[in-house]
Amino acid sequence: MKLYDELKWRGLIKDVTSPELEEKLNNGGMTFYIGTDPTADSMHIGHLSSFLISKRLKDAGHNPILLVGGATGQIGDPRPTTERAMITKEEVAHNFECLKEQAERIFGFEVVNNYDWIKDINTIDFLRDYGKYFNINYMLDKDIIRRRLDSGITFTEFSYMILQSLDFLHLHETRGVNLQVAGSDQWGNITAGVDLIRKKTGDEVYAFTMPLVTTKDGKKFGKSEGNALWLDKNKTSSYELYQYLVNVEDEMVIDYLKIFTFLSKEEIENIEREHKEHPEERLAHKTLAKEIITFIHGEEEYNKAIKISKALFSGNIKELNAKEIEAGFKDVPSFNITDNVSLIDMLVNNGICQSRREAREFLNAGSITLNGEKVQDENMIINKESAIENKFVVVRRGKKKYYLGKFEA
Ligand code: 383
Repeated sequence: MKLYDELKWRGLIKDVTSPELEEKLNNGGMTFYIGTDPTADSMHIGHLSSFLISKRLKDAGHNPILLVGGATGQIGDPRPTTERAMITKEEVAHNFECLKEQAERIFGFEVVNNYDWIKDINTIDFLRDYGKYFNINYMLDKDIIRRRLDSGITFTEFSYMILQSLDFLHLHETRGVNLQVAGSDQWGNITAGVDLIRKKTGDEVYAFTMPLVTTKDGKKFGKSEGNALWLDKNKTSSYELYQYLVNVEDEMVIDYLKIFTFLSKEEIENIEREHKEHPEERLAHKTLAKEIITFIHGEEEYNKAIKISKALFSGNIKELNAKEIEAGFKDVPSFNITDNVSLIDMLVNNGICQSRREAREFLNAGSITLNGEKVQDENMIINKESAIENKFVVVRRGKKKYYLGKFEA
């Protein structure tokens, strides 16, 4: 399949600046860039879908450049709703280093920083060399700006599109970049760049956007209880990522395989067939989790996620080490344990049971386990030696209710 058709089939093309792009993409040999701003110290799954395109284009014979916006990150790309809070320059610099390291590690492509060329442009030159090419009416007509006119927008954020446009121009002139790709929220910024380049150099450059990845009811994909799914495994463990991915909506999972994996059309169609015939096997979901986690964190992390999931499913908590316990039980209620507390006190004082009588009833019925083992002794004392790595006691009440007890270091 030709690249353009493949991107279409995967649902990765929303808008293109020109119908010529189809042939250009199919022919290979373009130099393209995609950018991100260092507004946080990690990318999240929303960035992944867009950045994966860089590998798809590279595999089809185009040359990738990744940009992390050390300059634009200090300005703030206007969101449709409200002005962004300013973040300190130190924070931007720190985030920049984190994102650069992350982008290089995951994608293995060159990362450039727009601070390198924007920092030396002085105000007069900025207004003469770039500002003069931006008609205010043109800027006001951009969707994002229009949506901000009622709530208000500062000159700082209003000017953002000029900076992103001059990046495109700079990379075009110095590196031969003739294509910018991005998510659909970037359409205004990237077309502003295409227009600037045409006006300033007469050259025709190209851009296309990808649709935003959503859930069935149109919500942003990859938010778990309001939090982003981060690509940094210290912020979102591979186990958490695994849990999110194996539980995506059945109706959407095939779309996600197209968007997030490098499996071929044939492979995905086979999985789709299998998924329809034996939905209970969850092959499509498991494949999605495997492909994404292996791509961003490597096979070892994927195996870890599987190991934690299996241990939690079977109740064999003892198979897990302290780090795995922490990852697996991040979201359950947790409490501190004082050494040599009685089991009953621990259950009652931490709200696992409502009263001593109830605690006894649960124990007698065999519904309490500590680190996967059933406990029934009403007089049991809890000490460090019985904890996993002298630290964790996983309490389960009934079939599903988990609590995590921690000995303080
Ligand atoms: C800055 C300077 C450039 C080119 C791009 C930029 C960043 C751009 C932006 N991108 C988003 C971000 O940083 O704000 N102005 O979070 C996101 N991208 C990609 C994709 C996406 C966009 O990094 O749609 C999701 O991930 O384009 O929201 O010269």
